[in-house]
Amino acid sequence: FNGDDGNNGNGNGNGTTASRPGTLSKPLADLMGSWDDFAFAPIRESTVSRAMTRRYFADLDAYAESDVVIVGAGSCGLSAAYTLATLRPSLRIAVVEAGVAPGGGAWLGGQLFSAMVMRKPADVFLAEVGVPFEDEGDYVVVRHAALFTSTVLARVLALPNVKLFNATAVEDLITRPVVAADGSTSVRVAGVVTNWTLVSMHHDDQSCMDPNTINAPLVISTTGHDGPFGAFSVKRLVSMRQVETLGGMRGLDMGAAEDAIVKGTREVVPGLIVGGMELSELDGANRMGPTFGAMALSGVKAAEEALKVFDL
Ligand code: AHZ
Repeated sequence: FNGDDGNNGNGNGNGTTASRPGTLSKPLADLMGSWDDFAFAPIRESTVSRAMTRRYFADLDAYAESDVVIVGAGSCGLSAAYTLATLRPSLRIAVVEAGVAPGGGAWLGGQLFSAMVMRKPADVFLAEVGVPFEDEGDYVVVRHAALFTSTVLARVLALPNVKLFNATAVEDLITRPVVAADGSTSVRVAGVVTNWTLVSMHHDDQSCMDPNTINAPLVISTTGHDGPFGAFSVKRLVSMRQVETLGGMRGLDMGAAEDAIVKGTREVVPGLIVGGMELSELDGANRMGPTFGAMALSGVKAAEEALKVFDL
């Protein structure tokens, strides 16, 4: 190591930015080699507990009334969160992710391979968030899908108007009746019903585990295609009689699938925008398999559709 100049070369000297290759920040470099006298600053256990719980419960309090809830933090949900929260810092955006680890299927490119393929013009999103890629002409390659997901995730988490509630499942939608001029009734989505995911997984063998709620005039659902959790909101639309039947995801056709998902990203019932592969279950669209451009740009389109709702 070589903490030579008191600055890490491209940052402000407080160790908060990356170092030049071959060097570390001076404070970290100074720490190395001085382990004999090493001791952490003191702490009491309750201080740690309060540091976590005070913040979490303040967030629960603040985000109980959100402007937008994004359900699912996969490649589409994270892209939507980044775009919407960046464009509208005034919007309070809750991202609810059932898994402990956000990112959905975007930690690998396909099967168990590392590289992630995106067809142009999705490279503009990579450039926007600062993910490096190799240009192969009509498509680009990120050398590890985890680089995409960790970068977008970091950008989202750094935004002051976004709170990620992970390990939390959306169990239902909050709805309100809408009566049209001709007397016919429909519903609008007005928020989400949540629970700890571990609780959601045990409704069959435990009783009295009622959920929590988040009110929001707009929900963006990006829960992926059908699976253990996926396609959550559109399946609920059927039981709520807002949609007759689901189209069901069709076989793989990369050429057709990606355009259809991006173009189809829209408000499907008042208050509910659906994007990413969840949309394939609603519209009966093809799957695209291991190419992720449509997920990034469906997220961008979902943000644009959300802005239309707020700009009405
Ligand atoms: O955990 C889920 C995942 O992280 C989360 N999720 C699902 N149901 C939820 C619920 N409450 C909260 N009820 C929930 N979170 O939603 C996330 C979905 O991420 P994903 O990667 O599965 O979906 P995506 O649409 O963002 O990306 C799809 C990626 C695919 S699938 C595919 C193919 O099969 O052909 N091709 C691509 C590119």
